[in-house]
Amino acid sequence: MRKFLGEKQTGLIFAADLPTFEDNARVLDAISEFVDVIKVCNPLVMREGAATIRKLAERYSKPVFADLKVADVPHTSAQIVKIVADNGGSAVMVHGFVGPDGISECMEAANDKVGIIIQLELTNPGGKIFTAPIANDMARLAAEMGVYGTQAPGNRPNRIAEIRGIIGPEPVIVCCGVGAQGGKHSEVMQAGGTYSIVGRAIYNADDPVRAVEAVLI
Ligand code: NUP
Repeated sequence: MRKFLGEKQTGLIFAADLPTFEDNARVLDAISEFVDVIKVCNPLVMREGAATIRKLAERYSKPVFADLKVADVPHTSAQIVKIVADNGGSAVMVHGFVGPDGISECMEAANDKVGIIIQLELTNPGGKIFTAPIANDMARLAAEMGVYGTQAPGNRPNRIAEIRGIIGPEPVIVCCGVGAQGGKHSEVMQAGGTYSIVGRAIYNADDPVRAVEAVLI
């Protein structure tokens, strides 16, 4: 399996969720040396266009993970994956509940240029109601299908450990919910997570560099 997100160093994925490219660049200019991967989500891509993926990748020479939460019928999901690939993205998030046909069409569209990461369990309280009960089944499916990685809730370390047990040592696990949603980077790493995803705890801080250092302790 290719290392779509590169070699792990700090294990930090920065969630570039500020409204514009320039807003995010101001923070990234200060902290990029600590960041392994830059993550973009739907609002930024909708505002700035898919070209913002390549712009970030080139400006910082980092992999960009398109957290677009793909969740449609296979032929539509595949188009989104293709757009990410065509715009220089390194990985894309696909909801596990689309099922095996949806995941396999996304893998075909990715054509080994983009890693498919399967969203399993939402980190918000509501995520416990509908996504948590099916998350382990989706993790099993992800492992069977040989995807590049899965998501896990960084604010529920026991769930990261459980998901790691299901998918085995190879796939990456990206863990959102660190910082503003209560998760801790050290606990994510201990539980078997590969990366912590952190947004607000860094970009809302008065001193983003000190905030990164505090996250990485
Ligand atoms: O379950 C999820 N929870 C979550 O927060 C799946 C995600 N992809 N995210 C994303 O992680 C969310 O969209 C945001 O980009 C980031 C968390 O940001 P913050 O809570 O660190 O500010």
